[in-house]
Amino acid sequence: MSLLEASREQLRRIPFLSRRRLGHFIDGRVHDPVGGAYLPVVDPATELLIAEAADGSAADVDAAVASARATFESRSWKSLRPADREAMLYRLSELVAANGDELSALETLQGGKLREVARRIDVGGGAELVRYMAGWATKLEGQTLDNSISIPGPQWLTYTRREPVGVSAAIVPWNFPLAIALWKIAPALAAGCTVVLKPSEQTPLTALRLAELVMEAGFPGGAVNVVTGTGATAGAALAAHPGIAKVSFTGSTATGKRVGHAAVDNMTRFTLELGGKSPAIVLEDADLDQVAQGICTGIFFHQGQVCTASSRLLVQRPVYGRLLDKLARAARSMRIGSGFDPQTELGPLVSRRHFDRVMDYIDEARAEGATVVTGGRRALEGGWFVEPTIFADAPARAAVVREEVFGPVLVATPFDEVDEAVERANDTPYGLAASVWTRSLSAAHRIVPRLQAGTVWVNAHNVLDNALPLGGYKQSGTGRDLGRAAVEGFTELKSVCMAV
Ligand code: TXE
Repeated sequence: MSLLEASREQLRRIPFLSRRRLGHFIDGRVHDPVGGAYLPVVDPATELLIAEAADGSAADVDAAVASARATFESRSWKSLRPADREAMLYRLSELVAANGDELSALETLQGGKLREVARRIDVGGGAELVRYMAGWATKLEGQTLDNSISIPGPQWLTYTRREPVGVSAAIVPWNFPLAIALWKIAPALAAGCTVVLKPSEQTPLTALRLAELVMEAGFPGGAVNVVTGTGATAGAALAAHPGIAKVSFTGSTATGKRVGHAAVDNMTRFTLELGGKSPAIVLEDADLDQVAQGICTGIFFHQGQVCTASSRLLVQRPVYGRLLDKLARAARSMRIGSGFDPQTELGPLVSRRHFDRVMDYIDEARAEGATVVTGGRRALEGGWFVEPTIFADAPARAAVVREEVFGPVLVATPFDEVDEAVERANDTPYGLAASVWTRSLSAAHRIVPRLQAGTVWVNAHNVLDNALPLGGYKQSGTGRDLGRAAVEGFTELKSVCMAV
């Protein structure tokens, strides 16, 4: 079956897409955009038009924020017990899993993601995350504190409370549209907030379907609203909206800064999970087969469109050549094709624009004197496929070494001493993640505290857990997704001091 036939067949099978023109989801109903405009949603494997989604305006954002606020302030929302929110989130988790076939097909159609990855990570991991966050609804707590107040007279009772921060905005990128939407919605709902979600204009479909599932789980209409549209219009209006108490954003560092600036004007709280250029440091004693496998996944998983991708490989010189040979062999053997084909290991990039961006990095790296170990060309015809690519000998100042490519592109560099590796690893404005590969626990322990990164893996890369906070040092962001930190990020901490 050709790529086009595979996509067309999937398209026919999804009832949600029979509508073709998809409005916003506000206050529990589908709403046509105020301006009447729609944006195309395109399958990056075939360039087939899959659907059209509303091109949201500031007026649409106003309506969504008003709905979230009315719900947040309603008596019925305030009277929900933590156990009620827990139960509804638990039902949502089951609904995400039960609708996994449809959700994963939508992810593959709109983003080119391998269907199996969508099933396992976006749907499977997403459902588990919602279940994990459901548990937090009943476990948030303040503290009773001993105090040293010296004012004579009464006794003093001092304690803290965690309260929901209020109406929250979730601005989500295209690489894990369903999973990252859940990373934000689930802790917000667990904490007692209501939400306006703005998915990427390239991948709005699963967010819209998710909003329906949220209602089916028992949440009221205004608990999760979805406004689709561009970042420049809908996204910017949401980040700057005075009715938003907290914005949780995942995307590029440049856009994250814009979101942060807009938020500060209203003192809106913000969490920013931004770009990365994550180093993998391989010491000479490492198990090279394990490293080759781990780094291949680290950089080529989801075509390298992962914020924590192991895009900079630093290898101790005695094993540099051997490891590059293993990696090149593994990269050349990867099967490139449609995400619907279970044999496929590498799918298309998300869009033509992103494909052009990644190819520009590759061409520039060549022009700057980097050696292509393997790859470096477009693959297949018709969609936005790039060969798994490895560069060696790229000058330290080259853009491919310093900037986030967000594609299947690895740059390898040798080093002699561990100090040199740590210095190079930290020589970047980013600080999202890093990995260390060695058989020596002592060596690993010594390196971990020296790395400026929000997550450090040892003998692994890109391994996430719902309980482990994820976020960046330096320009990779502020605040944390996942774990207790995420749910606490949707709360205010109130101190109470009572004269008894
Ligand atoms: O990201 P943007 P783009 C990086 C990656 C990629 C680059 C560009 O390097 O190549 O970013 O991708 C919304 N106010 N990452 O252009 O612009 C936008 O509509 C408010 C890393 O897609 O950051 C989308 O919903 N919102 C990353 C979201 O922000 C705005 C994942 C992300 O878009 C806005 C994706 C504005 N002014 C890309 N402008 C990661 N950390 O995983 C845009 N948006």
